[in-house]
Amino acid sequence: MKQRWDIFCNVVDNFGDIGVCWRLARQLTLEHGLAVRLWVDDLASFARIAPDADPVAAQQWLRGVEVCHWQQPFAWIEPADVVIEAFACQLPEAYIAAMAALPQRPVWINLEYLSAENWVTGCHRLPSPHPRLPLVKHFFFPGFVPGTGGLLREQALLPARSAFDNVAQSEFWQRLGVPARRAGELRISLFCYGSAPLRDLFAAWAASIVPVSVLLPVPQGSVVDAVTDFFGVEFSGAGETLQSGQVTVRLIPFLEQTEYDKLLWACDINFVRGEDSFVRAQWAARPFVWQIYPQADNAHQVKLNAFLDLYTAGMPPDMAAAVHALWHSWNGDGQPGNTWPTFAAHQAALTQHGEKWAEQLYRLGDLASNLVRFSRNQI
Ligand code: TRH
Repeated sequence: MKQRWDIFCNVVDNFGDIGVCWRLARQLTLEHGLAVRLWVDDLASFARIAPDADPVAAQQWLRGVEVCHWQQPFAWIEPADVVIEAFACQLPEAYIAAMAALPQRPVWINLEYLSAENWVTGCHRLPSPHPRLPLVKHFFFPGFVPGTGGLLREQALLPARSAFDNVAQSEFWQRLGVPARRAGELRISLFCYGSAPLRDLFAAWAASIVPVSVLLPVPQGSVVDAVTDFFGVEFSGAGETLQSGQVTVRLIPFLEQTEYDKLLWACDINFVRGEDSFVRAQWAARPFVWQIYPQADNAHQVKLNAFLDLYTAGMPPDMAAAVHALWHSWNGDGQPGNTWPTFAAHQAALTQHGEKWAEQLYRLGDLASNLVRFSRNQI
């Protein structure tokens, strides 16, 4: 019989929590032959990244995963063999009690947020006994270095990226209604929070002479407000184009998750945010700019610097400085219009670095396989 896994996902906001859980659920099902139930409390967010999902179904099957609406009160169900509590969401009390009552207690794992901070390797896989019940929860940290759980990466991801040649790329753009590339054009994907200093960067792009032009395919969503603010006109729907000087914005639909991966492969530079798109940009192996999820008291700055230090280690000093400068200005410290040109000047070398960085990450194994291995050792 297949081993059963339950993944609990509480959508705090945005798409990152469900984005990670949905990828993990699919991969455990497809590549590890597990029977996976994904409990998600916000089906509307789920349906944005998985458009074939029914946003009101209490239970549905998608890509071999049983997707269940996590509602209150939580009806009694038999717990699975392995239970993933994503991002420290609180499991239903009734479910915890049911786990404790089983003769063979499930493996209980808290899958943590991604961070490049040093303390992560010290906490990865640590046990945390329940204060009252005969249960032990383990912390499992994704990460960028040995001694962490690695990053989500499907077996087929890098082969698919390699097979995404010019023909596949043209077809992709055609499907999205985006014109073919023009000579000298820089194509940049843009996914960021409303707080990003977009106006400043847009002004720099609009006025730039090198490269000749910048084309931004922008998925419908929050960024659109900032874009229309810069251009001073409203977008009315996908397929529309706005232009100012050398910068053109093409509004595209919010993509299904695997299509979003292709967008990252098809662009020269990717602006990403949060956790999941940040990871996918690293597998895309192109220069990228990360807007970190903002936290109280600027706690996110520590995380940003921890990643920057890792990612830029081994780069020539001027290239590392260019990355630090643009990323910091994009995250609120400085003006990206000023830091962009130096970053863009390193595009070719940053692309090479991206390949090497992805190879380094590859050697960590992938998060889903590492989770499976860990859970087997606990049983
Ligand atoms: O949406 P996010 O800001 O999510 C954030 C982070 O995960 C953050 O750490 C967490 O604390 C917070 O949510 C609650 O960014 P992220 O992580 O990149 O997730 C976006 C998801 O949306 C990702 O799976 C890619 C997907 N996506 C699409 O599927 N299609 C699209 O067109 C776009 C732009 C994104």
